[in-house]
Amino acid sequence: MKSTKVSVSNKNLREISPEEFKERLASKLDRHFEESVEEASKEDIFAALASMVRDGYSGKWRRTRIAESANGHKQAYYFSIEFLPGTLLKSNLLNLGWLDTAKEALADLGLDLDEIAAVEPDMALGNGGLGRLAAAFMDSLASTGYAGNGNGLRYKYGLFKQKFVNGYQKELPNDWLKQGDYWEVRRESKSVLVKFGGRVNMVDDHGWMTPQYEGCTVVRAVPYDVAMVGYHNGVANTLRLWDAEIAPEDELKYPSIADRRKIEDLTSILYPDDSNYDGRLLRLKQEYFFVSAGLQSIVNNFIKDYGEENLADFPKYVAVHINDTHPAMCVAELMRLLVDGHRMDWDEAWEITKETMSYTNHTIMAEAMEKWDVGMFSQLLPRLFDIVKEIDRRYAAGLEGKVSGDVIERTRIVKNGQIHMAHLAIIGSHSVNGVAALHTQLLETEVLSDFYQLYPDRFNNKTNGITLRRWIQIANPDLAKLLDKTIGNDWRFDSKEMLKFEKFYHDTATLTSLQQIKLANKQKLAKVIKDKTGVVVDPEAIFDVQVKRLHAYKRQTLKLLHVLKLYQDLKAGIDHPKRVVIFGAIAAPSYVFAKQVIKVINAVADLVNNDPDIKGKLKVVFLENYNVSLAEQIIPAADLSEQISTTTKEASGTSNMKLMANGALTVATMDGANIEIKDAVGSDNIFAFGLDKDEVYTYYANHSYHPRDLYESDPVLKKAVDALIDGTIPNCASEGRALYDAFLKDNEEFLVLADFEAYLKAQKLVEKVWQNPRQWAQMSLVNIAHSERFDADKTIERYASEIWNLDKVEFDAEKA
Ligand code: CR6
Repeated sequence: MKSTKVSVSNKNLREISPEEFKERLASKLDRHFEESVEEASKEDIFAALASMVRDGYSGKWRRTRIAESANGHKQAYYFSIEFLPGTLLKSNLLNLGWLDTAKEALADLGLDLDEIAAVEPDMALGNGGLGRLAAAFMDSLASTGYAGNGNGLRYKYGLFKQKFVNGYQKELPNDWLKQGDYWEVRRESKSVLVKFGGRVNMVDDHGWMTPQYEGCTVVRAVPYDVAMVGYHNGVANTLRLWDAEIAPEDELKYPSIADRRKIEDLTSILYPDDSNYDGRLLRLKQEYFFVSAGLQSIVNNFIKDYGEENLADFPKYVAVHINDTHPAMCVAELMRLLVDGHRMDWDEAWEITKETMSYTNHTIMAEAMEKWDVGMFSQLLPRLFDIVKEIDRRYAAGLEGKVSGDVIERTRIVKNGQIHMAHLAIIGSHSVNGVAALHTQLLETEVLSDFYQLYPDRFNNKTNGITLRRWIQIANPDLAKLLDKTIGNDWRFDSKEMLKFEKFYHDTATLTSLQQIKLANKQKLAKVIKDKTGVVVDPEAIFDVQVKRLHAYKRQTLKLLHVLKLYQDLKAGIDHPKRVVIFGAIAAPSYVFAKQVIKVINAVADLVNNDPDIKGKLKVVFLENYNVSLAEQIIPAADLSEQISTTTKEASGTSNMKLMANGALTVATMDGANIEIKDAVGSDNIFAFGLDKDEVYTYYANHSYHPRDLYESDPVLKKAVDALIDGTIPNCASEGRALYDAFLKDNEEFLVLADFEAYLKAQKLVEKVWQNPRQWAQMSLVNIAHSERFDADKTIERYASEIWNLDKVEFDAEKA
């Protein structure tokens, strides 16, 4: 294996001239739409730009593929049921070195790149942080020059579109492929077949027990590849998304459209509702489908490049990453391919599998660690079930006499009629990582402590990261320019350089520029808010932002109680600085409590925004359909970042990192990556509050949390909570009651009321610092400078060297 570093071609950010850009655009429009720039619609210009971009990277894409296999590079495959890239036009332009030129060339033609880019639908093949992280890693793998590819599902309908009707969340289908996707390439010839159901008989074939499948359903998996373009380095990797089709030999079996649907629906929707049996079954099918298709294609490629006789070397050339438990079946499927397909001895196959696989855990919430009923699993995947049972049997037998029976029982894969997917992933991998220091520590000491005792060397931490390119260079171009002006543009290639920004801590001109940039971003967002909701907000107010999925542990409820308290104060003549509280959050369709929270927040927004007594001092805005594109508008305009989960519950969080990079100050519990943000910026540059991990666990261990006592003894708290049921908030009696009951339930898991007082104190401090704009700007500057610590490129460097053992692609960037 070679290990030559990709050299960054140069620090010139423009790899094409505006004249050439305009010429290419005109010729694309002429060729594809027979029209001139003046005649073209935004959609047509977008299509022409996308086509230019594809021309721009197609050579790089081909050359990367050739370089990777010809030079014997190890390749990593990131298996994830979610990828949330958002839109790709601007990020591809940026990474190709065309973004500034594109803006300028289009402006010359009287066009605005932002308006044209807005035509692109978000590729929303994920729900939240997990999917966004997977997309960030794709960008970073290419940008750092590693051979790393994604493997997932091509959902025809992405994450639903959230609409509010009467304040309630309604879900509408998100038909993102309606206009056809501009980036994907269908690779018919790489299709493979995936089998479900039926029966398996093991027959003796020349001394080898071989499965014979009978009566199963065969689904054809067709890959759609999307190029993941590296930043200024000539590399383009592949995100491979699988679609389900009828197998050619089965055409006659499914003559009607309805019959075909049964097969094709496998990849119709993201995360089918798993509150019922059919939803769960479909999800299990989806998981096996992309696992099996992905691994088959990897094994086929390996054999093509290195020969079947070299399968023993598989882990030298291939790393497979299991992103959360959804692809945990990779362990059993690779065993199936090696043992059944290539007649490899079980023990040898097992060593290869373990060396190939690695697993990231993204949560300590038990309900999110998947378990499948044996009945469902064995019916859908009979051969895989045999293999899982055998892995489990050998695991238990191998520990017999070495550790206590209790430990074996607790850690088994198959028990009590269920298959524990996290256990399968851990037992079958050489590496298990959490996504922030505290989270990894909790995995080791609490959630997976038995496994940590058994395999201490497997455990490691990889704190999450974000694509700074997208969140600063694309979403906040004026901030990017200020960084260029102060510290030079090296930070665009090596984020460590951003630390130099701290030297401008006392520089009045820089602080003023920072304030102006933030204000301009807030003015823009104010316009978006007005257009979307009709609510008028003052850009001079504190923009207080909580954007993340809606979940009890994330405690949008605590923010809500704070809003109620502010409202009550203002009504009583107690003054506060002007504040706009901005929420963005999607609730899972079957998550009743989360939907009740949405309704109550919307009702409170109606109340507060329309109460003349408040005189516009407080506004509450819940923006519909939070997604990557909306995040790009909200985050650069945020003053305050709300990271207020119950300590221990948020594995890492990543909106905390994006907001920090855009200069928002964080109000935070010491949970997930918030702790590392505090380490990076110092305790003077963050508003930390709330119960710590030990206090939380003490409550849990002693069952000693009695919120009613707090409620009875703290009149301020009582008043805010009572507002939920005393008629203060119109039109949400039952939802208000549901929240009230939840808060007061003995030993309520999320400890909302327990943190209320500390949260108010932290917010008081926020108000105090806000009165001192220079200090606020200084704190903001420190946050921006230290966001380099959360650059996903660095996270990927650590995955690559410490888990996957990758080297960089040898590549002549100049010729790309
Ligand atoms: N919800 C964690 O909860 C973390 C991301 C990415 C989550 C969040 O704290 O930042 O993963 N977990 O690691 C899961 O999705 C299971 C998330 O997005």
